Amino acid sequence: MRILLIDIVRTTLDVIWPAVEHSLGLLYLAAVLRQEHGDAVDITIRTLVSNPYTADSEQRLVQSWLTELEPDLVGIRSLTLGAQALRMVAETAKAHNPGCVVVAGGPYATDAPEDALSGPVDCLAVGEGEWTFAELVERLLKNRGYADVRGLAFLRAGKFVRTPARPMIENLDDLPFPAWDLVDHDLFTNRYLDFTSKIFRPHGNILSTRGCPYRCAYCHNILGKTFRARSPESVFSEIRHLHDTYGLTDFQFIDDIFNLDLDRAKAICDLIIASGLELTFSFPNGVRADRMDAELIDKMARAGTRFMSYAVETASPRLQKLIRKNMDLDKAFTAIEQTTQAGIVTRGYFMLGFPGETEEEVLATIDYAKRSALCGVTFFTVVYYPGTPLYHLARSMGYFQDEDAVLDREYVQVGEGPYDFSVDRLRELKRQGIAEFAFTEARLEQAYTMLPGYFEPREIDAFLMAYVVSSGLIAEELPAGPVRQRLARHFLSAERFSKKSDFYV
Ligand code: B12
Ligand code: SF4
Repeated sequence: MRILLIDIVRTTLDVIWPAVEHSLGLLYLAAVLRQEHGDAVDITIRTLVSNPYTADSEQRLVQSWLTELEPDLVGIRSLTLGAQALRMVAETAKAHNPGCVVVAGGPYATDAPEDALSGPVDCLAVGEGEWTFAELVERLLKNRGYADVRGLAFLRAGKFVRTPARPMIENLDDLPFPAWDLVDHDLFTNRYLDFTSKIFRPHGNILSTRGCPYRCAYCHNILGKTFRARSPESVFSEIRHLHDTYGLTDFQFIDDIFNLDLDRAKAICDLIIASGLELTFSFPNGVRADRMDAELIDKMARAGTRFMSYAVETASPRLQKLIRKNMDLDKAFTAIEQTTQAGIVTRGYFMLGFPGETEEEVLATIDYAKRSALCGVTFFTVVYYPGTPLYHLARSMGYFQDEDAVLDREYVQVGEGPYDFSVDRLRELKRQGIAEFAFTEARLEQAYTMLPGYFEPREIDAFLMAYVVSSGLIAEELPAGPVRQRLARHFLSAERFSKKSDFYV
């Protein structure tokens, strides 16, 4: 059976570099299919980078893949943002070959299975997909029906049917390694930003845990609330395999919560340190700041960690409670300090525009970022995604009665919301936060000292330019002095982008 797996990455943030990663989800599916069905399956993975400006050429591209590969089955991974592209891919596949089975999966299918079946999708997998997909393919190979395969959803005579949920995989070590040979490393290097904003180095993404027991109100529950972890040995042997087979030396952990089990996290670092391999690691998400301890930070640094994001989100204790993040802000502050002192580039994630958020609360968040030892910062604005408790809260406050309108905007753009001030004021506050955080002598000095340990010169330029563009300032608005002087070059090139579009990061 010829199987084409497509990862839809919908982005409008392509003014400088779009952020696109290889899909670990599809690589895991491919590995399990091969393990279970051997030569009976012939698998190809493609990434469809989708944005509102290139819809026609995207369809032609998908058409060309179908003509080239003539798949019997097309499997599509999509986030909620990719809903329209998912429909387009399904329609194109069915128009090309009505006998082709179209299967969906991933965050959108899991969050909103009924919506995802509104196009010509034959069925979809809800949640973790490896065994559901393997069993589905087995039925198709044997020309048998799949209505009793657990973990599926489909339409029968126009009515939505969901089969019983499939239990989560208990022992993640039982899974084969992702089918890394299907990744086109050249494609992902030089062309796309990775999750840490690096461009020019091939890297491997590692998932060492699945599931997260926390219950943040803005988060989508895709892989369950039960924390499951691979053994340190399994994680290290995958890293070793990627190093020995593909020469990879750069790795990103993309767990939801890498440091829930501190001993396990330290044991992974110990294995890496003991191996003597010269590797670098980044943690673009999934490290909870108030669960860090000094020993883990030290071990992570010694293992080769160069970059860590800490998602603090808000410095308002009231909002921490409301969004059920319940971050201990003081502990987080200390962890940021210790991590930066250990020589790791730290980036803080903050979100502005929570329900009932006041200007004072935004200013407190900006102030927290400014006082912290963070090397970089991103102020996101809250997007109220359907499928999250936060969305339901906003709806109960009278907002977002039309679902589609919510998804028209990206998470870095500023939009209406149930916060306590105007959209224009939110835009101003966000710009103020960026400018006050980034345009100081101390922060620039920190950037120029720390970033070269991890980023290349062109990447550092992009890092700084993102601040300049997002601040919406022109050079003359900064006081004359060393900061303005150091950033003059970035202001010049940023002007081009600012004129081109309303771009924020
Ligand atoms: C890495 C990552 C990114 C990377 C790469 C994106 C990519 N191509 O995956 C980057 C940085 C670009 C990114 C960006 C964003 N992301 Co992101 N990201 C992740 C993260 C941390 C890991 C993804 C991953 O590899 N997971 C591990 C694999 C094993 O899981 P999986 O992909 O879901 O696949 C499994 C199942 O879903 C299923 N499955 C998947 N596809 C298919 C297909 C078929 C046919 C079948 C049968 C089954 C199946 O089987 C797989 C194996 O079990 C997840 C969090 C998470 N825990 O997954 C968030 C997550 C996917 N991101 C999310 C969001 C919201 C975003 C953003 C929109 C930012 C934002 N906060 O608003 C942007 C925009 C992305 C874009 N432009 O498309 C949400 C998606 C929610 C949703 N309903 O859409 C998630 C789930 C985070 C969360 N918990 O809220 N992201
Ligand atoms: S800690 Fe991260 S993955 Fe866990 S619920 Fe909160 S946002 Fe989601």
